[in-house]
Amino acid sequence: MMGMTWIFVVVGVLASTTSAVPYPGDFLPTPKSYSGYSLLRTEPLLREDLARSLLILDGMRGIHFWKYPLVNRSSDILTSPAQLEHIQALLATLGVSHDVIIDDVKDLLAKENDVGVNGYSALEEELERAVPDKSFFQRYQRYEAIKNYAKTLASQDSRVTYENIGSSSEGKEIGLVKISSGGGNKPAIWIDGGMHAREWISPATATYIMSKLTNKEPASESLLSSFDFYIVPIINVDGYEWTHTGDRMWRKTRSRNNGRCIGVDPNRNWGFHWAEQGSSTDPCSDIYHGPRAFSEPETLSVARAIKARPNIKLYLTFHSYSQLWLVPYGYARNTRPVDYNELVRLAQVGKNALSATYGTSYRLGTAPDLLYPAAGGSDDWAKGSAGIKYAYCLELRDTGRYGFLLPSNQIVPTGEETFNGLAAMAKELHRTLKKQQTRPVGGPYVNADKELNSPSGGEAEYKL
Ligand code: 0X9
Ligand code: ZN
Repeated sequence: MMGMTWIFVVVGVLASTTSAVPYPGDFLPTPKSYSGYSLLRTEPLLREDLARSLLILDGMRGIHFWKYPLVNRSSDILTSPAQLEHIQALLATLGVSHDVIIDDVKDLLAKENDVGVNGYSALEEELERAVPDKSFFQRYQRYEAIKNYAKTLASQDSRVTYENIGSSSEGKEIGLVKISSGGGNKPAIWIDGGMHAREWISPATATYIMSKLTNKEPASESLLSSFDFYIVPIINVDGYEWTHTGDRMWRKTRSRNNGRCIGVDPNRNWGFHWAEQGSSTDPCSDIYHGPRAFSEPETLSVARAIKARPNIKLYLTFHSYSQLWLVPYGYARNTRPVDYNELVRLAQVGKNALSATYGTSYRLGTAPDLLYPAAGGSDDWAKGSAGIKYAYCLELRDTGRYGFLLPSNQIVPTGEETFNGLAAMAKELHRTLKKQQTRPVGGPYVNADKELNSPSGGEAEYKL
């Protein structure tokens, strides 16, 4: 009983500092400094009620969950110096031990994008020689630079086209790059990045893949002979810029929610099982699903662009961090698609090739099994609503040493290994598609395809 009282006292103190007021960071003259913020890692939370008690901290000022509290796993909590004591008291009351894994994130922030500090190792230098645009991938680039990179590629290579597929809430253009060596109606692979603003390695990797696909080497030429590629390097363009100018830890879009807290989690905003588990009705939460499915111009534009291209056979979306190869569905537990094993088999090929590059290990499975159930994600929508058979979400490097603040000298190796995973998977998919073309009607895949083409859970409700 005493324990419970304690929890209420501690939570009461924390609650008095929630951010349920207009978000002041919108007017910051300089970026939020994060000086003195530390990253705590709890021990695995062994009971549901422990996870629930910690979840009360969600959306409070000075607190950012890098890993949401869930039963049977540890939670990473970034905390301001002002909240540190309160959180530690709460953890003590709950009987949950923790380590301070990053003392002051300001130090990492200063280093993550500093080419001088992130001097390349021999391996990275070696790698960099293979990349035509050397210095571009030495650091995390801003939105304009990535957009210009894509436009320049399009102006220099006749196989590349750049298209503006829509405007963000703040009026920034969302760019789609198509890479096609021509020669008829090929199957296509869709890749997107930058759904979550602070996951900088994601747009960097998507852009790196653009570079690799156009480098005219045999590996990329062979890929382009089998597939067209569509790449949106940054979906959440406003949020991404905000992480460079205002708040490095921003996750959501920058839409105005009727004057209350800013932003919607774009990966809770897609129209497949929208607003179900693992998303929030609270505009101040980092996992706010928005007022309706596709309320965000960013998710709506990308969904429309995908739907307009029925030849897409593989959908890949890049997030970070944790090194996971996620297979649908993510919206709830035990909701595997009928062809789940086929999806796993193809992913395994990609994962093996990725890991063979530098030994980076990935875990493969559904989001509810490896992370948590979360509805409204783009991967689920791609499979369940757009009918793209092979849809995956990749949580890129690392597993938590740097988390979102992955030093920029890891862009090139992350790009290399991810490209290798993609290339191996594309090759295998090409073989599979060829086999299907020659299979007689009534073969074993007919039912699975039927299932795919009559998706349940939302398509009718959320017409694009
Ligand atoms: O929570 C997410 O949106 C993704 N993880 S992240 O740490 N990058 O935020 C995982 C999404 C997995 N897919 C679905 N739940 N549909
Ligand atoms: Zn993400």
